[in-house]
Amino acid sequence: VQALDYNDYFSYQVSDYGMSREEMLALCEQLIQDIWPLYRELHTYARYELATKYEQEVPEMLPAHWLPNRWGQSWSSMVEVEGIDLDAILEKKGPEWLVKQAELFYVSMGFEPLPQSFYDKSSLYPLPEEADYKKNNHASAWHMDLQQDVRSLMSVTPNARWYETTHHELGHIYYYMEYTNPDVPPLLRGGANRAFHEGVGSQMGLAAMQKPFLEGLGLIDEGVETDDMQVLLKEALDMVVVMPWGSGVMTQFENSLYAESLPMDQYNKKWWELKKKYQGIVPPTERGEEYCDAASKTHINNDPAQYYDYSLSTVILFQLHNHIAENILKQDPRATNYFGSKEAGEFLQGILSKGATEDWRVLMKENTGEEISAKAMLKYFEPLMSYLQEQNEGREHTLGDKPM
Ligand code: X8Z
Ligand code: ZN
Repeated sequence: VQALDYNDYFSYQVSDYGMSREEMLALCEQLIQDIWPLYRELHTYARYELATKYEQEVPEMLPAHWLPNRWGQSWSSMVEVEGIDLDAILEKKGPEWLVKQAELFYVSMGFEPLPQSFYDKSSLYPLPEEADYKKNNHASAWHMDLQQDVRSLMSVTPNARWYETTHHELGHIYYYMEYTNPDVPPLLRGGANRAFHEGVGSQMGLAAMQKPFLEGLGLIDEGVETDDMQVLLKEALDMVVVMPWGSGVMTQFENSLYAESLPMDQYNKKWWELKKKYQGIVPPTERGEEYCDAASKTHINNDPAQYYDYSLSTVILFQLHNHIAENILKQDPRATNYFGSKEAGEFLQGILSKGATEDWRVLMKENTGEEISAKAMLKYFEPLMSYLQEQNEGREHTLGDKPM
């Protein structure tokens, strides 16, 4: 990339956004700062709740092995919401149902059915035990020829996590299908930026988890009593928790690696410094330089210098979701049902069908009237903040008022 006049690979990847490396780092820091008060409450809440669960003293920082995800990027399975046991219900449906259902959701909003070749050429389910080859189980979606050949690699297992992931991957697939049109030249068949590409399917995944949608689908009983605050908490443990991870740890590590020549004998030191600073997470035991824990994350070794895509996509998806809920569906953003809404479909298609032909900042402004910002996300989680403050009354916060 230096031959193309980029200083380093990180700057090259950031250029997809029409931004400099410094601008991207500043945006990432800003977004972390914006959600930090909420993250800090979640961190305190998790320390105390998990200490009770494991009958241990409350630690200053979260031990990585206490968390339900090995990178601490999603803590949502810490919380079970009574009345919504998706894992149990989905297990009975089987994996094929999850993919078909996600497709049906998009189709209900006016998107085309997936081409038969998608089903013929994708690899959607775990390999049978007797298979004589291995498969990468991290989900991905591919636009093979920048035309109609769209495929996905997944290992769909009938549970809540794959239910969300299936919607996520189909978001990529529908983006491919929408910008494959005569107004978008092949070179511009990409997302408005990569975060938009990551955001669409996650937005549909969020919508597909909300109670009115689940009721409409018959996955939970109509009118079943649920604790809405627990639902919100569960969502925040995923979508707020990803921010310091995505915009902090991953972004800072790869920036050091690619743009600041991080010495090879400091990889693990740097990694755990960042984990502590941004996530307030510490390793179970000393992790020396004989390990490279960063490389356990697929994006570090297989999708370099672009992980901020996911945290930015989370911010953007709340902007799009709140807009659809408030202005199109006239529903509470925390309890929507997009199913069958052609109007919401048209709104999304308007964004997707442009591909990368328009600057993403202009596209965002035109469609939501907003710049990229964490405001929509914070508004969504507003009720949770006061709930957490109550729960954490008398508890000690160990994170400062900004990442330290
Ligand atoms: O890598 C992914 C997608 C790839 S298309 C499945 N995600 C990030 C991750 O797993 O770390 C989605 C959420 C964040
Ligand atoms: Zn993705």
